[in-house]
Amino acid sequence: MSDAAATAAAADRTTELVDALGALREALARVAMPLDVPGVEEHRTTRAEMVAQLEDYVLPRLLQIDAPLLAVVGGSTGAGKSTLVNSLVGRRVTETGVLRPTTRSPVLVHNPADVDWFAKERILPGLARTTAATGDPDALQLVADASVPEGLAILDAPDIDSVERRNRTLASGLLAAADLWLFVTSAARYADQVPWDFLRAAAERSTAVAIVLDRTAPEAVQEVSTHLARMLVDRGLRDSPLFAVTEGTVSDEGLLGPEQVAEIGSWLDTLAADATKRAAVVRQTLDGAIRSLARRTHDIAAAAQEQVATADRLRADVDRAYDEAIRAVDDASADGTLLRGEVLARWQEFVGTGELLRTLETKVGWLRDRVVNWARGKPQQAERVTVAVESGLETLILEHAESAAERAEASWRSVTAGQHLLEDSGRDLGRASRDFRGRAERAVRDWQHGVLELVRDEGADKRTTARFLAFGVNGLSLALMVVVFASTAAIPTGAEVGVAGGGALIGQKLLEAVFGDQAVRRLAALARADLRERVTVLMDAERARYLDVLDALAVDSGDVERLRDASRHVDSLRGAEKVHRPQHGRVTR
Ligand SMILES: Nc1nc2c(ncn2[C@@H]2O[C@H](COP(=O)(O)OP(=O)(O)OP(=O)(O)O)[C@@H](O)[C@H]2O)c(=O)[nH]1
Ligand SMILES: [Mg+2]
Repeated sequence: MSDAAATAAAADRTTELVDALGALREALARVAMPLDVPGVEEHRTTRAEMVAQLEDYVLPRLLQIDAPLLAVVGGSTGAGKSTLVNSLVGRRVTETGVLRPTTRSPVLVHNPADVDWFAKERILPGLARTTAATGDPDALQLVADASVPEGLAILDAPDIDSVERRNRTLASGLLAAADLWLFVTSAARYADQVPWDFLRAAAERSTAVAIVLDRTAPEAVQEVSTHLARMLVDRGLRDSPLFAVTEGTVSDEGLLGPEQVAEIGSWLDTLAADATKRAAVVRQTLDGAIRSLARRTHDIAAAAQEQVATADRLRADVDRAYDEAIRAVDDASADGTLLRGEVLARWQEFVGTGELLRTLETKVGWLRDRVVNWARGKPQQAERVTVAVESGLETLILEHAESAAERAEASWRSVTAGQHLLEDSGRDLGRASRDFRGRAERAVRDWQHGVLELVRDEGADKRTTARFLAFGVNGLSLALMVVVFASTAAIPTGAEVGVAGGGALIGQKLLEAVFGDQAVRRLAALARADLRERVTVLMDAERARYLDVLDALAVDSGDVERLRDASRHVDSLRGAEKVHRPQHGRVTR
């Protein structure tokens, strides 16, 4: 391959990788993790860090691989970071102090020739550029100084283990945007937990790191640096150079003597002067960051998967509660339950008890006349049956809507995620809706009306149409309701006829006398299905109050695959790139 062809191919690969990382950024940014499952807070933070690192560092670095190397000075508060930066530059460019923490706003020092690389929001686009000293954590102060070599910039960061949360997040974000960490610790702090958490992450991601053991008494330097070097080896940072800066007197300006930072300074100068070495450092950190992003995406995908599973579980809880309510109302409205109490009493008042039962075997024509006569003669009794049916059904439906709401709430309350959803909903989901009773009333009346229509239609082609329409529809539709209410109950015959069974039997016989037994079965099935349908609509509206809460979260199973695909794609391109990685990518002294 010619040089030109190789360059073109490399550019294509970069474009592809940039696109893949852009897709990864999209997938990470859009994944919804609203449910409070254990560990989610950590995953949300990780996701935010990953998106930030892609925007702050990985994408801009890939697009401008020749940009100056950015060395970020990080570490504990008071370790001497700002003092080190000032001493390297040779003048006070960043504030030092005795009050902890001192640095709150990052200061980036670059060679004047490199100003364009940093003045534009290429890296760290979230930080507003300024050239004045500022305490604003959302600003990045730029300082041009010729003592910093071209091709390398130094950034003084806030402390990583601050009591100030903003400092900590800013510091880790800045380190995530570094090509090279200048990690400052001190004789007093070098075995602290937080710095080592950072260093472990750096080792895992093969971030280029140089360690500065600062503020160490000259007589202790040998011993402490030996110990620290061993710790570095043990923790996977064997190749990181270690510099010692002894605790000396600082000048009135707050600077250390030039000789104290000479070693570190000349190492940085050498790095800046050697384009190959510099590129190797950049590639090492960049490749490590990309590899780690792809890997960590699988953790986020797993977290997204858990969100989906939890949302499914919460949905299933609600469905179970309301499906059960629909089933229970359907059962109770057909198994004779409703024929006890008021409905039965009013029905018997309407049809009369013993007399009719005794004459059930009488001629059909006679019965039909009786129906007509009842309806004509007892309009008030008919109305009372209607009212009793209405209130019996309403109570039944309301009871089950209440208990479904309670059951759904209880199962949500049993997990933290559900508990928080209930609290955040701002509604009392554990009770039926306030207007439920009204809606149930309407639904029952509509059903009764529907039954009336059913009977009217069925009677329309009967021989007795005129009389039937005039007098019989009301009584027969009540009979049909009674038959529905007993449609799954075994109707006893003969001697065992009970009170409720008897009531239903009368209704059935009356209807059969008018319409024939097949039609009665069909009408009862239709009326029952209609009631089930109306109850389902009512309960579904109640169920929706819960499901709306879940839907609003936009937990999407597509997120999981999107994340995995994006990660796999980045990995496959990374694999293709590997061949071009420098053999000795690690920083060596
Ligand atoms: N005597 C002496 N004092 C030092 C040395 N290095 C730093 N100091 C002092 O230690 C204090 C803290 O130093 P800074 O450079 O502000 O520390 P820092 O790491 O930037 O701290 P934060 O900005 O809070 O994260 C200041 O008062 C410095 O003057 C040193 O080598 N010798
Ligand atoms: Mg500082």
